[in-house]
Amino acid sequence: MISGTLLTVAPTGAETDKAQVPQLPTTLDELVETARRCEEAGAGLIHIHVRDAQHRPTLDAARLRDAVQAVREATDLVVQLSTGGSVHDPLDARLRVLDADPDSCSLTCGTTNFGDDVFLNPWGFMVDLYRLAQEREVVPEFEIFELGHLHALRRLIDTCGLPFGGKVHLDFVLGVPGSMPATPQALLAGVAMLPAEVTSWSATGIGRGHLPVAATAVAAGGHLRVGMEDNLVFARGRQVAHNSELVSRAAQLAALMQRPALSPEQAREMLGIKERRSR
Ligand code: KMH
Ligand code: ZN
Repeated sequence: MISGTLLTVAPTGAETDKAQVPQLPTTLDELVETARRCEEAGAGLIHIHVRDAQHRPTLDAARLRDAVQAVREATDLVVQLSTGGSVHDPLDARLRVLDADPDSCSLTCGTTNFGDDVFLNPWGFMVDLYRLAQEREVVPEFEIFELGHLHALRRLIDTCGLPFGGKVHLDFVLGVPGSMPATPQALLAGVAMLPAEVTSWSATGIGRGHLPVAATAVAAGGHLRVGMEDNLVFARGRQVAHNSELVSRAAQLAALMQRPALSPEQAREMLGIKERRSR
């Protein structure tokens, strides 16, 4: 059994404006440089959203494919594409993300309030995405924004069986305005409701809850997601300068708790990832 901590980095997201946060990695070169430095700092998996030439979120097929290939060539990180995109992306475009042949994809387990918007994940879309991931041998990471999403995951496994690779990994995303808060109490309520099939779980807290959620997750046997998709503030009054800072801090926390960062190879084994590297 693997006993360390998977560190996932979510470096970009779809919500932050490059003009306001110039250090946000939005170009392909910046993404690859970020992936390399985060791998050196201890990351095992990268959760990718791509941007267009104007730094706006996009699900452009060529850009997705280029991002997957470039990060796969430059690092050994597990390459996960977001199928959440931005709240404005249509469901059919979100399904086509899998055409870029990622190792893993996010799969959010239900609709949720998302600030002033709604992040739409109806049941039929979840089933279509799950079945497509099974068919393409892509490992889903189930995103849990609400306690009810755990019940929807239960229903998804009952309806469609286990994911490709046989492992069930989920990620709590806490602190989105209008959804579950980024508190230790909320995270532990979720951990108490995990379906029996879950083999590993991670957590991230948006904004202020980032550190309390991380500390709780490591203490409770979970893994960590960090990155500028979720948190732009490193410490009071100090912005994150580079995603690798967040990964380094998470690696220190994990080491202190005697569960050091997993290598990308260990992460691949834990998650049941199919080998797609050509080296
Ligand atoms: N950008 C959010 C609307 C995911 O990557 O799958 C959705 C999101 C979740 O970030
Ligand atoms: Zn995302």
